Amino acid sequence: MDAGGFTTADRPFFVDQDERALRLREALDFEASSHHRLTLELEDSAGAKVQATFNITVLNVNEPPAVTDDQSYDVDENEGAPVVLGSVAATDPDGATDVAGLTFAIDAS
Ligand SMILES: [Ca+2]
Ligand SMILES: [Ca+2]
Repeated sequence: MDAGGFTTADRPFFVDQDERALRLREALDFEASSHHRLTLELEDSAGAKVQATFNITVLNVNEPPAVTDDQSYDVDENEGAPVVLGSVAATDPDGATDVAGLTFAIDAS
């Protein structure tokens, strides 16, 4: 480590020495882990060190649902309404609650 700086080995975080800031290497995923705990080490130019623990809380963002594009269904002619053509394969990154609340509509445009 550089003398007089601070570091952390905890991914996905890193320390920007110029800004003296804790930064992310990559985006965090609330659904994977909503809390991170990491240790920063601070060292002065004479080699004296201290450590401190930081807690990072990841706030949930409502992400849009995902639906398999270009799904195909076959139906015999003269089938009476409302025949089921097939189920729509859809998911939501936010979990089962959001999947249960999905509403479908045919785009009239
Ligand atoms: Ca989310
Ligand atoms: Ca969602």
